[in-house]
Amino acid sequence: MFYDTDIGMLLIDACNQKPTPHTPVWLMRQAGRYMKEYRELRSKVSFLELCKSPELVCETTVFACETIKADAAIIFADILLITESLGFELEFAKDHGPLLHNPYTPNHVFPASDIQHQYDYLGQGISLTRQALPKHKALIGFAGAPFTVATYCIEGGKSKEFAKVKTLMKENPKAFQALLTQITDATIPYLQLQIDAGADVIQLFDSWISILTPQEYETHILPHMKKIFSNIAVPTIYFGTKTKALLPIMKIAGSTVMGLDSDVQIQEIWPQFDFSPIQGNLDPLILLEDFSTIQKQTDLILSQVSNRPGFIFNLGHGITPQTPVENVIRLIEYVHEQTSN
Ligand code: 1CP
Repeated sequence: MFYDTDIGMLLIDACNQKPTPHTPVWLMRQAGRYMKEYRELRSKVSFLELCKSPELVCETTVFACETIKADAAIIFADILLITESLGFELEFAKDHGPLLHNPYTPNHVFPASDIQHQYDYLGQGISLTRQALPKHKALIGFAGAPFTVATYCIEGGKSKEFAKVKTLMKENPKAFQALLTQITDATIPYLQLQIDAGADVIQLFDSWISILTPQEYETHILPHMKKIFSNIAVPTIYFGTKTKALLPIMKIAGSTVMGLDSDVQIQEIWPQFDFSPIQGNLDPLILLEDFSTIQKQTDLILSQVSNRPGFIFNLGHGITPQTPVENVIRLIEYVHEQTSN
């Protein structure tokens, strides 16, 4: 398929519910460990060094997008980078995932930080990437949603049970709110910096939000999410996993697009959202299967969408490191073919 340079960005058009020549596709975690070129690069530089090198960020972001022929690129960064501006000592330890060496306590001192200056590397990475990408491919900037970022600050790293988070929320709601407010107030300029540098769309990742009930979400989280979305002028996507029960309340937060995980049936949820834009939701584990299974599951999603504008094809969560690149390339090609007008 060839594009006239006058044709807009497919992803933006889908966010605005305009018809597109085919359904736009990008995949969460599309640049990363499932690619051998990424693993080779990571054998030479640490994860944080990579995130803080504008040239390597640009190379990694553009290489992934071009290799799999996605319709959008997501800037190579991490949801936890923001914690450095809030006075947390962040490390990505080998085979350990993220560690925050001074987890949050009610006595935590939040430094006065200058987001613009501190994340200059991210702004530079975005502006290089925007220049390197073809005009019709959107560049997605992102941040973690405050609750998900707060889980790492409170637990000191990744968690399965989130016991400390739940205890703090119930026993010291004031300290819990103080942390969420600080994250929210840092996230807004952090996203603005990305937009100023050239990000066309913003995604908020709320990966661990499903540990809350809809009532807890409404009381503790919703005001922060509303504040973020009402402060962003470009289209926004709000994504969380296992969010079936939370989607109606998350929708009230006010993003342009709702991201759906694989547990949701599009035909059930979409009418409830009055067919406002959605993104999703192929189970990433399907990408480990043979291609006929991938096709079957993709057909199932596309049949529920029936070419209605306002749909962005994606996975229901990030690509797993075991995924064959070939399957990713064939999936995207298949979605393009099946949805071409
Ligand atoms: O090379 C490595 O070993 C580092 C692995 C890695 C990568 C490739 C981490 C550490 N972060 C990233 C990049 C990243 N993270 C991107 C950009 C790449 C792309 O999407 O193409 C994005 C969008 C993220 C977002 C992110 N980081 C999320 C939200 C998405 C999700 O999967 O739910 C979360 C929860 C994180 C935290 C994080 N960073 C890294 C790891 C291993 C984790 C998860 C830790 C945990 O399980 O709690």
